[in-house]
Amino acid sequence: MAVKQFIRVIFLKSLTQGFIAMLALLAVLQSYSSIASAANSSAHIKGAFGPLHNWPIIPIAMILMPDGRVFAYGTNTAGAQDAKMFYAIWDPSLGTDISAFSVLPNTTNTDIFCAGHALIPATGQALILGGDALVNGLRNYANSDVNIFDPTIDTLIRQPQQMAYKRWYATSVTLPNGEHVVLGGRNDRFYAGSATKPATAASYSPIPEVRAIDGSWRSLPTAANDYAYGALGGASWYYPRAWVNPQGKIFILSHYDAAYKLDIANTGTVTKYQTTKPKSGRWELPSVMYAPGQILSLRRNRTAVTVNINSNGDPVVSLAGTPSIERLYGSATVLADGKVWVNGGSSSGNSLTGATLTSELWNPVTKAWSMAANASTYRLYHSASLLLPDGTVITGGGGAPGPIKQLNGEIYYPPYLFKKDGSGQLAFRPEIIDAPTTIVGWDEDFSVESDEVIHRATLLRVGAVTHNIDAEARFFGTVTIKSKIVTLRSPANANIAPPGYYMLFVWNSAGVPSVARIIRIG
Ligand SMILES: [Cu+2]
Repeated sequence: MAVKQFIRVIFLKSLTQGFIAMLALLAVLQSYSSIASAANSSAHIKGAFGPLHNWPIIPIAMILMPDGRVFAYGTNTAGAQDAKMFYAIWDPSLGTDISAFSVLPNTTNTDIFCAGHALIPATGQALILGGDALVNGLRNYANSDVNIFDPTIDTLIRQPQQMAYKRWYATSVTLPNGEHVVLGGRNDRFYAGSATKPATAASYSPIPEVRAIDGSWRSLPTAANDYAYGALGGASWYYPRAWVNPQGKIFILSHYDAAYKLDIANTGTVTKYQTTKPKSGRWELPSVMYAPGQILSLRRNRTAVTVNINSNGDPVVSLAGTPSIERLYGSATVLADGKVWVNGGSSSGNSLTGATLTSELWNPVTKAWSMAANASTYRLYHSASLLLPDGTVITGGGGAPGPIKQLNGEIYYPPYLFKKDGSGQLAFRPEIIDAPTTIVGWDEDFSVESDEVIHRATLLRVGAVTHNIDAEARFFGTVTIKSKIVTLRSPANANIAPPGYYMLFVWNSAGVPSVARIIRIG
């Protein structure tokens, strides 16, 4: 199927572009053939990893851009934390050779190490909030800078507006109206002082802020809360786990054992849910929204829970099976079929003791866990996993600091990409011939055409991952449909599906997905 697609591209483009496409085709075929040889009879059940490949930086943060490329940042090209780091752009359609990557210098004067991020729905640009700062020669303070990565010119641009508060390790959530709220992060760090350097006290940024479409900011001082996104509640300032709920408010799942609702109206209101008691968690454990209003969260001691935030009342926590090990610093990724793939991590923290190469799959229907393919290297602190438009997952990074400096990535090929006969061969894929190229509204019909009879369609919001959290990821599935041209109904409203970019997959009778088309909902 990949062949068919790329040949099509070659015919459509100029000779030069055709040559580039031919190289891309060769690269992709090469990586596909190594998958096929590496895969085994269980690949259709457990999936399989492609070969380890080099990355020019450690991808601590990865954002899927609307053009299908990955914008990544984290370290310099030596894999070290650096006040003026580089960022990388990877085009997965060109394969995993180093030539598929561009490395560009960050000239903004902002250290974006461990910033917050999200996509801007109206422009398709990436919004990067805060990050690191060097104070008295010491790292891991914070800044209040705002930067935007513009994929049309591959440039990170410093914005004239600052946030009111400095934020290192903040979370940004895209709102139903296209604005963003930013939560948590460190304001200042503890330092005991020395003969030559003054002491500094730890402080955090418990007042959320909202960024308007025009780039201006307003603070929510009456929503200040140390337990929801500040100093307390199990380091709740550390990348708060937050999503827009179906009522249009912000749901915050504490790292510890509580949950909160933030209403951004006026100067903000935050409420602790009285009956929602998720099991004790940690900031090193991942959570992901795997269905509308449904979150899977890994908690302490090999427990997993689902949190249903669909009702108007308190969200409901339910047990969700038992992961094989505790995966501190592991990642959870919702796949194109709605299952969740969990990989990486260590039972002891950012250490090879207890680190695992295993991965596992969680079934949202049965709530059961099953073992999946084994990676070739460890993914610990500062690693990340991101679903790509071809239905694979890039997992990469780790280090700065860590037991291993991981200037590399691996691609995970989920079970749905393989023939079901146990041959370990990749299945033939349906192709999307036609899909919307203009903005699709909410609760609106749109059609998609495939070269095969479509049995299912799924829609996944493009991800933005870092530090075991992807506040953007969302999954939508359809009921059985059997036609080459089908009419689909877009999600009901902007609370369920915030404006932005979504991967549309169609599935054939063999349960194999197409490469996604990225459509815009807004
Ligand atoms: Cu970090």
